[in-house]
Amino acid sequence: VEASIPEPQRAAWKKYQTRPFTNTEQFEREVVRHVETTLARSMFNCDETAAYAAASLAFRDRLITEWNRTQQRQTFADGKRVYYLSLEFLMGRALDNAMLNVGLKNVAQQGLTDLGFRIEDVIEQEHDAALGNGGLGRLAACFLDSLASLNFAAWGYGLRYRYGIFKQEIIDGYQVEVPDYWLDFNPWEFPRHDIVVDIQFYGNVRKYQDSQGKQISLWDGGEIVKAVAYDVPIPGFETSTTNNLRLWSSKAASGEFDFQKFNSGDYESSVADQQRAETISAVLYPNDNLDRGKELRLKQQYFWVAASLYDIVRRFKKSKRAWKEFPDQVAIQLNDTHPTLAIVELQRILVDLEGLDWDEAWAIVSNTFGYTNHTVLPEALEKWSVPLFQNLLPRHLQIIYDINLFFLQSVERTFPKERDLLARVSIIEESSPKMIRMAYLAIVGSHKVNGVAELHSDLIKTTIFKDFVRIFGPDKFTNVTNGITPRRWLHQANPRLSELIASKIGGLGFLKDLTLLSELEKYADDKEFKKEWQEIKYANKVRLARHIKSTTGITVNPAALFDVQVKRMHEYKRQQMNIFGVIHRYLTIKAMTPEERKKLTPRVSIFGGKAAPGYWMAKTIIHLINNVGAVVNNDKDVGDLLKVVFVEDYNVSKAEIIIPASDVSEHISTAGTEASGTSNMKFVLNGGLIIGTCDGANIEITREIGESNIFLFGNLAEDVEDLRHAHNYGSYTLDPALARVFDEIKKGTFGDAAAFSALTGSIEDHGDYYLVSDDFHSYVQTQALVDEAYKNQDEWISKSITSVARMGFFSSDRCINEYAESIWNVEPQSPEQAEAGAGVA
Ligand code: Z57
Repeated sequence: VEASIPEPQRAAWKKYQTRPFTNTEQFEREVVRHVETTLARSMFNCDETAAYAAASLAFRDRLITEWNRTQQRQTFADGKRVYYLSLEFLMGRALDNAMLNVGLKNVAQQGLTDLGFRIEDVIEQEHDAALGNGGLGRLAACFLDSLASLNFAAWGYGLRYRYGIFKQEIIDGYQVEVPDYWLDFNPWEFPRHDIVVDIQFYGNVRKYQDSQGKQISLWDGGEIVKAVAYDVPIPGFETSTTNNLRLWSSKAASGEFDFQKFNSGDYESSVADQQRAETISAVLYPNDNLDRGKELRLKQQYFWVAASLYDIVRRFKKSKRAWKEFPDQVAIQLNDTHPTLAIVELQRILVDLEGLDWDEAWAIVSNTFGYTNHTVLPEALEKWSVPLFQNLLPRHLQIIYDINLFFLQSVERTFPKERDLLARVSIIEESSPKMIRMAYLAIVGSHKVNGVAELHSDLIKTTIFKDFVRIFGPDKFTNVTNGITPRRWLHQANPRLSELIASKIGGLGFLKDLTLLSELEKYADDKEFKKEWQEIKYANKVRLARHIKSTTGITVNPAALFDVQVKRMHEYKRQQMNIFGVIHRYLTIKAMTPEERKKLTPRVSIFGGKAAPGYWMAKTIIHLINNVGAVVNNDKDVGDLLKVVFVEDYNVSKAEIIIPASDVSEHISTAGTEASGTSNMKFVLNGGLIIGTCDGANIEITREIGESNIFLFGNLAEDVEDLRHAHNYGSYTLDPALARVFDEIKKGTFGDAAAFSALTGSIEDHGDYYLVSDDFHSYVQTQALVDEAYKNQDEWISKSITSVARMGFFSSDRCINEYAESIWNVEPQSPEQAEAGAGVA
């Protein structure tokens, strides 16, 4: 309040207030100004990097103006805010997105042309913001786009990793990881050196009685690390709402380094202190769907959660409301269990620092949080070792024990004498060492728990969280099927398709209400429209073919069927089944006469995805794909009939090129293992068809687009358990076609057979946990159906158009509205309304 300018001087401020550019002339003026002043360059040394920098700075200025207004408006409105806590935000590039969301890409295009640049080249200068591994991180990014586009007062909270997900290089067919230092020049973040929070680790807990005889716990000693806020503006599409993503960066508490130690000659240890502090936010853990239980990861989680909660509580306190109103003002969504410590930290703040009674505090806490589960894979469910946790966060461990005690007491009251039940649902697993089950803590401390697709939400209720459904009742558990933002995944990635659709259904309104796509359905048999549809797909394939040529040297024919599987490498996603299918196809081609070969559908099998650095089996699959490519792509008998490509370093900006170019994409996880999948939605939205299992969101996609528009195959989730049992306790026989494939691998056709023995062995000798052999026959047969269907281009294009027309449900806008209504209890705040109400217009 002291920093507010007094009324008489405000006229000058208003007179000179920043007015964002709206036309080409103003944009060019801004670009040239930034080149000549901010960047200290001129027209004589302005390369594409500098043009990118200047254009970004021009847009950044715009965003920050709207960001400021949005924050003022939301503060004034004093309504409920949503906080999305996620360890990952896989944002990709920001410039193209900013230009499109504020509706000024045309202006920028003209301006950059006038100044001597091609906008595509300028856009490509930007380094992806890759602060995430895969689906979970990209979902968080789509959610931020929807939250802003729908005018929700919402913040993202995350970590500002110095190194995002590693860059993948393929050398001699092997994955090699290269660090991703992305902060060299990042115009999209604003350091907030005034927003700094002290975060405590280690130390001891002392208990004493205060003058009223109340038990007080004091956590002291240990070490302090500083959390510095960096803000990233998140522009909504065609709205002035610009929300905030706040990322925390760690810094030594004593500033640069400890001067006392430095002056006393202890230079090394003063530098070591500083480095230890900075290590916390240094690097993203590169595991997807895997928990490794490392201490530094726990430090990251507490550091981020404590800084975020301090910020949220501080903002709440400014409103001077009573504590019991906290859940009316604040909704916090936990993106997986990674931020579950927030439950414990808020309880600690309320009880230890604010002096509330335990029960009163717990009612506030459990009404504030919602928990989203993203996986049923046991190896991904987070558990922390009690001794490790005790050492790092002694007070939090006590609070967890108390939460567990009160929870188990209440279970015992409702289910007396069910001793097994108590052991099963205890937040503490009685193993050695004891482990803290973070998902159970998240359930107990939240008012809603949701899965991310129907099948997945049913599975968590009937398997991993079954006991909790009995205890809390079924209403605590719900489904919110994932969605994707059509702004990035249609309009930005596939501008020609977006324009074609707009030209037929009355403009770009579908980008804000995706169900309007249904208007397209009447064009599914329109000859002229189908021709344009096909031309656009072809042009997108030409673009991808160019990318493949320039990055791998492989020539692919854009007229061939492009079959794509791009996602993190994981046995459950079954890229191994795909490459075995490719080998099967290769052997089939080799056995054919030239006449028979002429009838085949030429195919390009495109793979992409990173393996976690320590995941040997996943790396072996990459190696096999590349070795198969080396043989197949150079076999004169095969020619254009089959090509195998591994696209290096799959990331968000590559996805924007690859997804619009697919004819068929593969979503072939073992039924019951892929919680949702979200790239399945992106591919269909771009006119690709799917080959997939009855898993995750594939099931709902099928329901929406119709069974005749998708190629489904394989065993169902309900049969997986019995099949696995049969593998281990019955007699196991390998599918004969798969056996042929394995023989060929073992003959050394694709390089040193020994390199792949663990991979084939996991299937034929070690239980085939992911049911590759069980599903292989059905997979190969269904691929044959794909070949046949592709020959009839007329029908194929109709299927493609019909599918796109029926994808309205899968917008992340629908998804966010469901969270808002059924979990957060918040309503949007339209900027126009708010400004009229507040008289700020
Ligand atoms: C991750 O990317 C997902 C789940 C996890 O537990 C972790 Br850790 C990382 C993915 C699921 O595998 C996808 O099926 C899902 O679509 C995505 O999260 C978003 O919900």
